[in-house]
Amino acid sequence: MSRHTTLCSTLVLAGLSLFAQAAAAKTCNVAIEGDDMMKFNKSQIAIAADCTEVQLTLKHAGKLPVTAMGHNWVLTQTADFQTVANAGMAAGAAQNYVTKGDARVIAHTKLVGGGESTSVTFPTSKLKKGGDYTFFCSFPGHWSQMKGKLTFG
Ligand SMILES: [Cu+2]
Repeated sequence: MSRHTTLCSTLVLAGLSLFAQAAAAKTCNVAIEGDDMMKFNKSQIAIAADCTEVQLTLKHAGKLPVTAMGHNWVLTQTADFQTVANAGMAAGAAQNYVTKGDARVIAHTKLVGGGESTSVTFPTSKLKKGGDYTFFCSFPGHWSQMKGKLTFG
């Protein structure tokens, strides 16, 4: 084997390994619905260990307007959830009831009303495998029953 052939093989192998890394990126889609009864249709979301990114879509399956029965989807560590929910109430509807720049918020959507959908994409590098996460709607009065657990790994 000539030196040239060896160099070419090395380059091909390097290229293949780059391709393998790119192919390992995986966006996992999660769909959840909120309704006019102040409920999510899921209380558990499990993100598989090989997901590198989550695309969460929230659909408001009800008919009530955003001002009366708005819903969003907010993700925090379970330990932060009540504090973040209370702070969000003070942030107001214009901020989607999420405090601007709150580092405890891992991901959140905007508020939607009946018939609307919204989505948010976030990297799973923000999650720890085996961590304890809670998702909830931060519309005032909703988080006590519009909440669930999210797991990764
Ligand atoms: Cu809500």
